[in-house]
Amino acid sequence: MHDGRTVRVSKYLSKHLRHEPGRIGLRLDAAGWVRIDELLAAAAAHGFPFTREELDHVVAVDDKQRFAVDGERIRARQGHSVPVDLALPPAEPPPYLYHGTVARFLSAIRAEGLRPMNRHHVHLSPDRETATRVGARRGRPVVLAVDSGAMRAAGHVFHVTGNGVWLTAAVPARYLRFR
Ligand code: HQG
Repeated sequence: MHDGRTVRVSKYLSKHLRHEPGRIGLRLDAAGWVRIDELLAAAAAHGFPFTREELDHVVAVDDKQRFAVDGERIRARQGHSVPVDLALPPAEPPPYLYHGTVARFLSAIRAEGLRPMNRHHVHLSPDRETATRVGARRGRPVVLAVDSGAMRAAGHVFHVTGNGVWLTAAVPARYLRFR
């Protein structure tokens, strides 16, 4: 399977497992899972056929391990805009986490902190390098440090996904370091 095809299948999975399952007639369960045979049939019926072997390959090599397969079912590990309850337990964050963004959002972020926007959570990275890559999706990256230790002490709840992305409901501006 060549890289272009892998990326196309991965993007297709992200779109339908996180954002628009209904577009191909799929229904995710409460925790975001869908049967793999139903997904393959729905994709084929909507003009994007791929095989179970291709799906397994994409899940295995995905650069961010975006998908989890459990027997005959699959879900996205995070990043949903449709309502799902990932049932992730609360986790103890490291003292600092990082958020990659771009300059044009900074005045709003200074005023209102980090908000989840279209997703369920604010996504935070464990290191500056990862946050830099996240910010670079939108332009020249700006990395903010988050005082996650102080947030935790103040009662904010964090979760960590199986692929190392940290999630929290929102980050008030006072916990952000802009330089
Ligand atoms: C910004 C990708 C204005 C925030 C990545 C970001 C990540 C605000 C954008 C994952 C704001 C939301 C998530 C505020 C936050 N005012 N702008 N108050 N608060 N923002 O895509 O963190 O490839 O929802 O800085 O690698 O960029 O999809 O979040 O720029 O892990 O697996 O609003 O998505 O992973 O954008 O990215 P997003 P994100 P995947």
